[in-house]
Amino acid sequence: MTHARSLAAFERSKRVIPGGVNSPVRAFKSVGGSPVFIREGSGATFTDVDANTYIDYVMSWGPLILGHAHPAVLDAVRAAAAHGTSFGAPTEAESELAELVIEMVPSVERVRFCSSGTEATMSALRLARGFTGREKLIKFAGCYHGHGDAFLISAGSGALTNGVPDSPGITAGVAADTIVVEFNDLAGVAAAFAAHPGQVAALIVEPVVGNMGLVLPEPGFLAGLRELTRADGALLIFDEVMTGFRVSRGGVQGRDGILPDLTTLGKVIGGGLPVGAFGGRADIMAALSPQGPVYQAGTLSGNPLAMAAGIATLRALRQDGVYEHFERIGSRLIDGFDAVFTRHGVAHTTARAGSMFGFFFHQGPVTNLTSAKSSDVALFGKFFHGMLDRGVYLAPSQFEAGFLSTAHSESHIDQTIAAADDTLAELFAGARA
Ligand code: HOZ
Repeated sequence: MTHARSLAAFERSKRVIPGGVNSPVRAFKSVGGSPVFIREGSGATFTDVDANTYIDYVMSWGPLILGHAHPAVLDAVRAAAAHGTSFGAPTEAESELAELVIEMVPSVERVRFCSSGTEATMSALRLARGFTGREKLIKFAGCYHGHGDAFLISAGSGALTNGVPDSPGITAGVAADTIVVEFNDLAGVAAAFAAHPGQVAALIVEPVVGNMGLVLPEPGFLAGLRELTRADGALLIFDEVMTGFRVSRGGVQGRDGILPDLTTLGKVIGGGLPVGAFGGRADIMAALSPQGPVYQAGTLSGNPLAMAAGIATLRALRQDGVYEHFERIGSRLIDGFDAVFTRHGVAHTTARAGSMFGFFFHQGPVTNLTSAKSSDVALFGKFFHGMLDRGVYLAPSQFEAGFLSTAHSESHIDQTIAAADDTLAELFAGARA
């Protein structure tokens, strides 16, 4: 497999774009080597500029739940584009997508669209502060809620991958308003509320964490958060930017029946175009401008192309059999990884939630950031490159989740497991000789 054109493309981009990429985790910094530059995608695979084709388990970091270049999404975008790409005035498509979101996500009574998950979480936090008249925020170490200042304290995803979970440029005042607790630590949350009575505007959580690898909530954790926030009068925000429409048709809340006050969404609702959204209880959402005083706006919010892609995607997800497909191929993949890692004597733990999956090179359990960080990241880097060489594109970081699509088939899964077996055989050949 040659990467000559990707290497040249990276040299060129580094001359004009900081680090050569427009989002840090794409740069392969934690796994070493140089990123592959993509030419095109189709279904479950994409092809790089050197004509190497890979089974893709990143799926643009989650949005492409129907796979690359899905015909229904492309048709919808083409049809919308033919009528104009942006108006800065309302369109009926915005109400149609809002109706779909409200139908599918149990706690959402009203929804506002923006252009990214980062905008969604920043806006939800401002709304929570405006609604409650309080200032503090509780978040969890290793959870990532986009790159708004308040959230870049002990953050996951690229911030964790690149070793800057507390970014320079965040003021001491912002940091002082963010209280950080370990994921799955209900006693820690109770202590945080006790230390700041009546001061916490919101607690934000990825109800299934996808940004420190895939980490699941322990039984009772989310219900406990619901009780503690309600008792204090703080709002509970589920950041379902990653998990929305993926863990189940209605996200984590649709699966577990625990309803937050506000929900942030992104990724899947844009079907591969830039969309974010935040929604929730009608009385809270009524505080948003122009209905209420809390300001939030965007020139490209509700963009007609993005709405069209989102509508086509959510409509496809309402069809029968979609989530059964994810259960079937998801368990085949995770069971396959489990068997191969065990066969090669690799300490590991695996996790899956709907169409999201993950594994750590650590015997587990992995329940929070501290245990996630015990994983063997050096081994992960070698495994990542072995898989890449065999045509399988995993997230280039131990601290990210993997994503499946409706285009992934049992044959893709079986090729992936065979590649994992082959990779580990090669990695350990020297050690056993
Ligand atoms: N923050 C995204 C993963 N958790 C990465 C976005 C990107 O690099 O495209």
